[in-house]
Amino acid sequence: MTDQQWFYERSFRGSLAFGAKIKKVLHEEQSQFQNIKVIDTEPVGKLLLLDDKTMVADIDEFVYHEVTAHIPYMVHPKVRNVLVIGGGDGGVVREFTKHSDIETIDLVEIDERVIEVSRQFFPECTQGLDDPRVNIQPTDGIEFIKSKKNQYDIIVVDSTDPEDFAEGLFTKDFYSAVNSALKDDGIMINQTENPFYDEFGIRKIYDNMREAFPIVRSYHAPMLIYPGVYWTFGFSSKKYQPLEIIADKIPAMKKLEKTLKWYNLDWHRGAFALGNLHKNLIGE
Ligand code: AG3
Repeated sequence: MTDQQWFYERSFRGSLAFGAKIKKVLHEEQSQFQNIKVIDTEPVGKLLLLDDKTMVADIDEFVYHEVTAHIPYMVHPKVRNVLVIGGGDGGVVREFTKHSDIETIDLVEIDERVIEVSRQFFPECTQGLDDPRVNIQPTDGIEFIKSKKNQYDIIVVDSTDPEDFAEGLFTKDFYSAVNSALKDDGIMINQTENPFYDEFGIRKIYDNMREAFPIVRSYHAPMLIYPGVYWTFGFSSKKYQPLEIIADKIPAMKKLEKTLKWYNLDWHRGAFALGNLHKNLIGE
């Protein structure tokens, strides 16, 4: 929802808002799937909106993208094939391209226009998309995943909220399909919303993940542009625990860390320490 000077994302049945003063509306269109807007704002810089929900902004895009890529990378001993579902802004893919031992990175985004608009307005996010290891598939992630078996080491589900066409990305059936698409020691990462307002029933999401994976943990990171700022992510795994960081990977990460804006090994270790409200709600 925009007025002349302000953008508001209203959530929690219209009772809560994130607001930012608009400097300029840079882009607006209706794609086949959703309304896509890019605005420039005073406090958070450029901001990408899908159906008036905040997705990516200059101020904190690196937090989300670094913690979803480097956490699973550091606990899987041999990451060769990665899949990102959603994430048309390219941010998660960019982080995976920083690891030279990864061989292929598939990006499955249902709305090609999100990729194109991001290329135009968020080149810092999309810079990894031209890496020769990246293969972009403009298709529905739910259909795509059903045809894949035993193929990926890591799958990141970089979705919007569990509503409309993204709802299917939070179901038991989808998580089992992700499980089958992973190799026998694969890891799934997904965004799991804010537990304080708990607009979408986080317990059910985690229970669905638990039906499909033997190891399910949760971690957190600050996302200034999302409702309530405190944001959670799921770590679902067939074999590896999230705090068992691969010792051989530490020297290279210590080097890479210097160029990252959020992730480091201390953050990795701390992100899984949860407050009681968070633990109780997800049933950990
Ligand atoms: N994915 C969106 C996370 C959920 C945002 N929810 C909201 N604003 N109500 C972000 C894509 C980043 N690559």
